[in-house]
Amino acid sequence: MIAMRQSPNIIVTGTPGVGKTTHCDGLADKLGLRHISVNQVVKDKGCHEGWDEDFQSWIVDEDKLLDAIEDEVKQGGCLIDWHACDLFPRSWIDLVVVLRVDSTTLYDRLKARNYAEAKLQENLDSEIMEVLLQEARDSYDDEIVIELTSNTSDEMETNVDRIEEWVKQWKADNN
Ligand code: DAT
Repeated sequence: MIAMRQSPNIIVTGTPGVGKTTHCDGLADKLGLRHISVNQVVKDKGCHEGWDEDFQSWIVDEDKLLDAIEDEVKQGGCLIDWHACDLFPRSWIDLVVVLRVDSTTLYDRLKARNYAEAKLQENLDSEIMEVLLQEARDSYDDEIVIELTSNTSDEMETNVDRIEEWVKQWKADNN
């Protein structure tokens, strides 16, 4: 299906700490795409039903969130940065990048963020059990889901280059 946008929409997903924000910043700079930090939108536009103390995160109102980003996403050229991906309509999305990281590296990154032990463990389990990769594969066509490792800055550079090539190809195919 030919999308009506001139630039692709890319979900960058993965367990907290894998490097979504870092990748999106790099990609936004390099490719002129717009970084939509869903966390920020949820907070700024009040797309939630309050704060969950146990999970230390917002209880997201998905309908409000989708309404809040719909106009922007439909223009194309968005990097959607979020630790979930199954809520976005398939017609909005051209590529789903699932970032992965080794447990020891993730542990260090989350520890550096002062995550409480329970939340840290929950996120480590989620990474080990490939929860986000599975969610992406369940929610989108296999051809548009790619898994990339994000342990080192070298890997990050390679990932950004690879996504840049993909975006060029997408534009050549769709414009
Ligand atoms: P996320 O947005 O997925 O929660 P982040 O981009 O904030 O993750 O990254 C968490 C921390 O890890 C941050 O200090 C940057 C670092 N980091 C992320 N990806 C990395 C990589 N590929 N190589 C080295 N450090 C990385």
